[in-house]
Amino acid sequence: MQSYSFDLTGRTALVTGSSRGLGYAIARALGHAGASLVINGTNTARLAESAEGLRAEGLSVRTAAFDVTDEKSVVEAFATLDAEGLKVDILVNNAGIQLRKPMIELSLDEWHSVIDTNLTSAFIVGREAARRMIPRGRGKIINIGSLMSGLARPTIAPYTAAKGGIKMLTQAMTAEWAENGIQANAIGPGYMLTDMNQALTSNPQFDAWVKARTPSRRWGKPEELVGTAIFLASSASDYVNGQIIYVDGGMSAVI
Ligand code: GCO
Repeated sequence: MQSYSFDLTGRTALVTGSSRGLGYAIARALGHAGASLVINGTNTARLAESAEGLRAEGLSVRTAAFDVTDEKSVVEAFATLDAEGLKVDILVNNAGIQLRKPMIELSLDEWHSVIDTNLTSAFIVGREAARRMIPRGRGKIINIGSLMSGLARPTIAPYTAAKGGIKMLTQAMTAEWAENGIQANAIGPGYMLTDMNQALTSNPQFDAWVKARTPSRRWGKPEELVGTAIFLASSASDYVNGQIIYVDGGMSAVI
């Protein structure tokens, strides 16, 4: 007898940084799997436009414009959702930035900016979500890590440190919250065709390196991540906890 389902009907999913890129693709897929969506960003015009596009596909969408690095802004955003009776069942900590520069040229402000956006935000938003999931005895937290959660390359030190931290924060969330019915897992995207990687895909040498280094011999597409997100958001993953699933064409599996 099937005891699991990939159906997210009746669940509400908050996806941070979801007005475009991977976050938008993940939110859209969770919506088509049945979830009601809360999409997030700081650019209210872009957020409204993205919400309209998702609603045009018949999805239930609410926008929540808050800065994931600002604790007060996050606390207020959750209080607003509480007041509207919106319970976040699924949290996807996706918000992130990239900054490519040799470490010896990096300023402390630049370091903090990447760490705050890519790692600390997952703690701040995750903590607010867990404070509400724990009493309900149920919740799904999906942290977006990276191939760089386990591997490094030159010029992206703060991103790499943050994404390595995302892997271990996911395990820390499991250590503290699994007993309360919360499953916290991570997804590690490989080299995907996203706006953030535009500078890389348009660089012939880097493009050739990715294709040679990746067993699948190609860049990934954002829509190739969403099945893993649906799995981790659904009851099909109720006994999966503290894991990172690399969606990277095999790059992390080979030298
Ligand atoms: C880089 C890229 C990577 C990608 C890749 C791994 O500069 O190497 O930005 O870090 O983000 O998708 O997640």
